[in-house]
Amino acid sequence: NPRIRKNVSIIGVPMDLGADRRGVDMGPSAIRCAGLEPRLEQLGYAVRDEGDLIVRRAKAYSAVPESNLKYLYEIVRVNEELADTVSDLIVGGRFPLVLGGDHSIAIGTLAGVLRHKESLGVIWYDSHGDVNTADTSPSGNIHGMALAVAMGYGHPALTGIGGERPKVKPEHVAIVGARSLDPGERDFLKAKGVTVFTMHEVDRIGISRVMEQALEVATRGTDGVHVSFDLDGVDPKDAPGVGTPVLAGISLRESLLAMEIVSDANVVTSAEFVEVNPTLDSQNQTARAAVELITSLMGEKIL
Ligand code: B3U
Ligand code: MN
Ligand code: MN
Repeated sequence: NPRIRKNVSIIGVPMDLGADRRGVDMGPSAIRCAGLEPRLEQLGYAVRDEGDLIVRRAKAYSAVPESNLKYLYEIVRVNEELADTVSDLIVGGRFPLVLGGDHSIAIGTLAGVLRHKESLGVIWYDSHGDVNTADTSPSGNIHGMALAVAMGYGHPALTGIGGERPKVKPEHVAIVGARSLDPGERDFLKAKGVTVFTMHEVDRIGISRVMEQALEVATRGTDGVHVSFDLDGVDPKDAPGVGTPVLAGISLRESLLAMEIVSDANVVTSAEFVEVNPTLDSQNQTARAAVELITSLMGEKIL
């Protein structure tokens, strides 16, 4: 897999402030416990675990005056650090594999990658759209805003993370697995022309054609593809350990095929796997699913 670098770095981000719910901060630990590092080594990668970033616990509701953005400043601080970390790893010739934590950390990962890319395609695998802004969010939870921020929409403290750099362009984004969109998100996605493969398309044309078309969107006119994988995109029967399970999702089998198809395209520059909440899981099933999805993305073959 020529685009995926031989040297992989694991970065844990035990962030839960963007979900405003405890437990998802244990995601990086659970995915490590499920055997991620040895599995990647078996694939021939030189793996370095960079450890976890430090996320300060919430002391009080720290919304910004005149807005409903929960824990904005600590989320900004951690994502700035994540952007620097990811950027430095890319300079060092390493593939950044980020483990969440809630999906707000995609803001930092993407900001770091975009210091090195003029235009980056994004495959956003999620039951949600994550394109709320402070005005449309029903919750004030920043994990539901991460993709909008990556495209340059949202509070300036969030869109400014990572400094001057290109933004993700709506025409280079493919959302896969959507089945829970807020009214404001529907309007946003239509207005910006983001490609969305909802469960309707997954069921109608199948996951393999969805992924082929998603790759077309994410590779046309770009110099690489970032995979942002929210485990709640997978059906709760296969991935119960997530904060906001949404029924009738993509099976683990289909999701593994999806990652294999993306792997075969040889375009991936970076990835993150987020929203694993071990306190809601059974027998670490969701973290184990994450490890299988990661190794499929990184080129594991059955035969
Ligand atoms: N769209 C809702 C719910 C949500 C988004 N992402 C997750 N939940 N995990 C919101 O709060 O923005
Ligand atoms: Mn998400
Ligand atoms: Mn989600």
